[in-house]
This record gives sequence, C-alpha cells and structure tokens, in this order.
Amino acid sequence: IASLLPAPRVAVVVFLLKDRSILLGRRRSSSVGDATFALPGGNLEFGESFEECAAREVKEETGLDLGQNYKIEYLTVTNNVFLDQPKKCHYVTIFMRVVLDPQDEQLVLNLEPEKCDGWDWFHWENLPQPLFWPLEKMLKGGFDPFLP
Ligand code: 8DG
Ligand code: MG
Ligand code: MG
Repeated sequence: IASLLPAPRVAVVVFLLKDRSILLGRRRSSSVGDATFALPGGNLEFGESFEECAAREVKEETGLDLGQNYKIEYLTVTNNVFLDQPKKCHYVTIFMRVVLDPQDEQLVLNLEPEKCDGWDWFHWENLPQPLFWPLEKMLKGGFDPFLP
C-alpha cells in the first residue's frame, strides 16, 4: 500500500561536457541502476539550489571543482519510478549542464569507489552500454545535451 512506499525524492545530476564527450561512471548500487553507466549526481539536500547541489555532488564524486567560473545550467527534468529494482523508489531528476573548458587540466578522481567503478569521458557518438535507465530513456527520446 502507498503508505509503505518511500516518498518521491529529488535528484540533481550533471552532464559534464568536454569537447564532444560526456562524463559517465558505472554505478555500484544495492538500490538502483547497479552496473549501468550514469551521470554524476545525487540527492538534493535541504535548502540547496539545483546549482549548489550539482556543484557539491560533482565535487564529492569526481573531485572536479566547478569554482565560480563555470556556468551551471538547468536543462530538463524527468520523472523516474523504479519498481523493478532492489529498492523501489521514485525520483524527480533534474538534469543540469556544465561545459568544461577543453584546456581545464583538473583530473577526474573516483572519490566514491564504493558507489562507482570509475569515471571516464565518452564520446557522444560512442556511449557505453548499458546506460542507466533514466538516461537511456531521455537519449532514446532524442534529447541532446550539446544543443544550446
Ligand atoms: P547522495 O548520498 O550523494 O545524496 O546520493 P548518491 O548516492 O550520490 O545518489 P545517486 O544514486 O547517485 O543519485 C540519486 C538518484 O538520482 C538515483 O538513485 C536515481 C536518480 N538518477 C537518475 N538519473 C541519474 C544519473 O544519471 N546519475 C545519478 N547519479 N543518479 C541518477 O534518475
Ligand atoms: Mg553523491
Ligand atoms: Mg551519486
């Protein structure tokens, strides 16, 4: 019954773009999307703006410091209900974008190895499989994070 199910939560995830590539990591999760390739991101915390949450999760998970110079843009939102996963959950997922300077030499680190096998840049025309379902669904629907 509905009262035994968790309330929907808000997640903020980030398309980090560098040249024509995006940053993805293979999830390690006992709850949702295990072994699928996903964007950095996580749960919106009390009082945060979407931009603050995006910068915090990117820093916590990859070490990349978006600092004051990068623009963190809102792209879109999707509604994701996970019923066939070890933990049933419902996320309203906010997708943000940051276009990195191709000259930015910061290294990407796997700072949460218990949650991710490692981060890599993948060319937009050659994304890995399987993608985390919310991402797969968007891209199949024609969504392009590189469009202005
Ligand atoms: P936190 O404790 O750091 O707040 O959470 P997290 O451990 O980083 O959470 P997460 O699972 O990485 O992200 C929260 C939820 O966001 C995830 O369970 C489902 C939803 N989500 C999507 N698409 C994506 C995506 O591409 N990447 C990530 N990381 N989460 C996504 O709907
Ligand atoms: Mg996180
Ligand atoms: Mg995360």
